[in-house]
Amino acid sequence: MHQSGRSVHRRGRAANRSTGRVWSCGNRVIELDAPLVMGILNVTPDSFSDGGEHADAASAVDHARAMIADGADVIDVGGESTRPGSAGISEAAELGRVLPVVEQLAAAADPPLISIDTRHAAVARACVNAGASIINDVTGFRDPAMIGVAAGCDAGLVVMHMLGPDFATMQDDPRYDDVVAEVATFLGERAAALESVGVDPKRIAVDPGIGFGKTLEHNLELLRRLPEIAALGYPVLVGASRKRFIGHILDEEDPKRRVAGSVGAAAYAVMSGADIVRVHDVAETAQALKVIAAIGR
Ligand code: HH2
Repeated sequence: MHQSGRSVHRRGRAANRSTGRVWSCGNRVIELDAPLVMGILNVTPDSFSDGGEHADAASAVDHARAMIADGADVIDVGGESTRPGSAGISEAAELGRVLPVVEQLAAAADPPLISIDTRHAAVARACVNAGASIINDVTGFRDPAMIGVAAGCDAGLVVMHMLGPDFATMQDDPRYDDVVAEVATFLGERAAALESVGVDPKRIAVDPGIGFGKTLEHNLELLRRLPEIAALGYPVLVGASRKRFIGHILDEEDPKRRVAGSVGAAAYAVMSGADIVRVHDVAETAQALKVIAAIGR
C-alpha cells in the first residue's frame, strides 16, 4: 500500500505549543495541537447539499484545490450519498467516481492529506493504494472486510456511529435511552475491534455521527456532551455542516443557506474538544477557528 518514510506534520499556527496528541495517518503523524479542517468533496449526483456540483473528476479536483487554498487540512472524497433514504450504489460505480479524483490529488507535487469516505472494503483498499491516508467509514467498521482493510494498511481511521445498518431507515423514529452513553459504547467497541486485529490506537479517530439516526434533540445532546465522547481517548471528528438539524433550528430549508449556523456548530464542537471538523464551507470555518485560537492563546 502507499507508504513511504513517516513524517511529523506540524501545522502552522500552534506548532510550538505541542500537546503531544497525534493522529497517525499513513506516512504522516498529525499533531493535534490545533483543530483540523476536513473539506468535503462529494463526487456524487445526489448529495444532500452539493449533489452534482463536482460530479466529474476535473471539477472535483479544482474544488479540492480551492478548499486547500481556503485552509483545508484534509480532503474527504466521497462517491456515495449517505443522506437519509439513500439507496446506495454499487462498489464499481463508487470506485469509478472516487478513484480518478484520489489519483489526481495524490499525484500533486505537494499532495494534501486525502480521506476516502466509504463503507465498502474494495473502495477503501483501492483508494489507500492510490494515495489516500485516511479511511472514513460512516458504518464504524462493522463489516469484517473493512476491518481486514484497516489491519492491512496504516491509514488513519474514522469510526463513526450510525443507528442501524442502512441509510434508508436510520431516520425512522430513532430512539435511545441515553444517546451519548450508547454512542460512546458503540464507538469504544468498534475501536476495540480494530485494536484487537493489531491496529495502532493512534490511527483511530471517533465520530458521534451527527444526523445518522438521530433526532434534533439527539444531535444537540451529542454536541452538548461531546467531552464524554472525547473521554474515550481518541481524536474526535464532528460533521455537522449544513445538516438538517441546523435547518430545523433556523427554519431554513436550503442547505446552502445554513453556512453561518454550520460555522456556529463547528466552533461549538471545537470549543468542546473536537479535533477535526468536517465541513463544506472551509474558508468560513477556518476563519472562525483562527479567531478562537487567537483568543485562546
Ligand atoms: N456526514 C456525511 C458523510 N460522511 N463522515 C463522517 N465521519 N461524519 C459525518 O458526519 C459525515 C460523514 C453526510 O454529509 P455529506 O457528505 O455532505 O452528504 P451526503 O452523504 O449526502 O453526500
